Amino acid sequence: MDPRVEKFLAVIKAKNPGENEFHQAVMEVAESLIPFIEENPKYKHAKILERIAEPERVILFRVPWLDDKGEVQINKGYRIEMNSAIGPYKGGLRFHPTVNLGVLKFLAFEQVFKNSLTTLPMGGGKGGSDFDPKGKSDNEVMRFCQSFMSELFRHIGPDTDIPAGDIGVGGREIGYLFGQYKRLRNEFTGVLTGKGRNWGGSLIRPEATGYGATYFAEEMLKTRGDSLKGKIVAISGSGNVAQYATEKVTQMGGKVVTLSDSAGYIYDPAGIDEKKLNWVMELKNIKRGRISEYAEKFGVEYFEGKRPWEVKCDVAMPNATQNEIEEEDAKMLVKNGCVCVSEGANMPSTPAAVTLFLEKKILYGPGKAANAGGVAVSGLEMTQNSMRLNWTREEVDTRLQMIMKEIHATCEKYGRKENGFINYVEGANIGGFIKVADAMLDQGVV
Ligand code: NDP
Ligand code: 2IT
Repeated sequence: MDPRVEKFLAVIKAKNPGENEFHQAVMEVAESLIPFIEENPKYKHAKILERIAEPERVILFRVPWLDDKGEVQINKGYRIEMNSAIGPYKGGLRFHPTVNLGVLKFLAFEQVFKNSLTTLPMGGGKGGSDFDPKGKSDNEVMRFCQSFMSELFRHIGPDTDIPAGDIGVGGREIGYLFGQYKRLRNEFTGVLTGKGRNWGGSLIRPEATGYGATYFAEEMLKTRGDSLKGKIVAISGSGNVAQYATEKVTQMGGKVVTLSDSAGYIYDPAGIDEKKLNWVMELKNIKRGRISEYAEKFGVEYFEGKRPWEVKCDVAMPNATQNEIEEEDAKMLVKNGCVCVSEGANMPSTPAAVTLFLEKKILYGPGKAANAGGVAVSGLEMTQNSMRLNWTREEVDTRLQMIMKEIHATCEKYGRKENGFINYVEGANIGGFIKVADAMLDQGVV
C-alpha cells in the first residue's frame, strides 16, 4: 500500500475503532484520491479528505416498540448526516440485524460520492436500525416504523435530510414512516423518497437501481464494442435491486441464470423469464418467502449456503450486500470467463476481489457509479414533489438513462489510462470528489 494512504488510514482507524466496513470504504477511496490530491494541493491544504471522512452529524437513538405478544422490544436507531456541501443529506435507511455504526458510516461515506456523480444537488447520508423485519407481522413493522420516526422526524425535512429505502426498507416501510412523519409535522412534503404512486412517489423509482446498474453494464460493454444481448448473467440477491436488474437484463436480450438470498442460490440455466420473475416478485414482496422455493416450483437446482459466483457467466451483478464477492469468488468468475461486473449493491466486492478485477482488466463498475440510478431517481422524485408535477414513465426512464450515461462518461474522463483501460474505481472516486471538494472550498472551514 502507498505509505501516504497507510498513514491516512492509521488516523482513520484510531479515530473510528472497530468500524471495519468504514475503514474499508475510506481505504478504497483514499487509494484513488491521495495521489490526485497530491497533484492538486488546494485540496490538501484545506484537509478536504480528512473532513469528508468525518460525518457532519451522527444521530443515535432508542427505538422501543411493542410486539404482537405485548412484549417490549428495543432497537437502535441511527442517522448519519455525512456531507451537505452540494445539497441536503440524502440516502437510504437499512433495517437489518447486521446494522451498526461502522456499516452505516461506510454507506453514508459512499453515498457522498455517489450522489455527486448523479449530477443532481444531493449531499450524502444514511440511516437505519438493527431491527429485523423478517418474520415480523405487518403490524409489528408498522409499530416499529412509527416509533423510529417519532424520533427521526425532528432531524429530517425536505430541505434538510431526505431518507429513502435500502435493505429491509421498501414501499411498505416508507409508507408507515411517511404516515407517522405527516402526523407529527402536520405537513405533506417530499421528506422521503420511494413513496407510493398515489401519494407523491415517482414512476420508475422502484425499478431505478436495478435498471440503472443494467444500463451501466451496457455502457461498459459498449466501450469494447459489445452489449448485453446474448450474455449469461449471474445475479445475487432477490430483493428490490436484483428483481429489476433481472427484468431489464432480460428486456435487453441477456439471460439471468441465478438469484439468491442469505441462505443460498438457485441456478436456472433456461433463464429467469418474465413469468418466473413475476412469481419471484410475489414470493419476495408479498408472501415474503425464501428463494429456495423457486427451485421446488420450477424444478431447478438450489445450492444451500453458497453464492452464485461459481456459475459460468459473462456478466456478474452482485445485488445483495457488502463483501459478498471475496477473492476466491472473484477468481472463479475470472476463470469462468466473466468479462463485466456491475455492482447493484454497495461495496459487494472485497478489496482483494477488486484488485483482481483490475489486474485482469475486467469491466468493473463499482457500486457508487453502477447503482447510482436509485438515488438519481430519488432526486427526480424530489424535483417532481417540489414542482407538484408527475412525469411519465418514459420521461423518468429517459432521464435515468441519460444520468447513467453521464456517470459513465465521468468515470471514463477521470479513469481512462494511457493504455486505454478504464479504471472505473479511480474514475468514480475522483469524479465524485471534485464537485464536493470544490463546494467545500467555496464554503470555507465548516
Ligand atoms: P432488499 O432488502 O430488497 O433485498 C436484499 C437482498 O439481499 C435479499 O435477497 C437478501 O436476502 C439479500 N441479503 C441481504 N443481506 C444479506 C447478507 N448479509 N448475505 C446475503 N444476502 C443478503 O434490498 P435491496 O435490493 O434494496 O438492496 C440490495 C443492495 O443494493 C444493498 O447493498 C443496498 O445497499 C444496495 N442498493 C439499494 C438501493 C435501492 O434503491 N434499494 C440503491 C442502491 C444500492 P435475505 O432476504 O435472505 O436477507
Ligand atoms: O444506496 C443507495 O443509494 C440507496 N439505498 C438509495 C438512496 C436514496 O436516497 O434513494
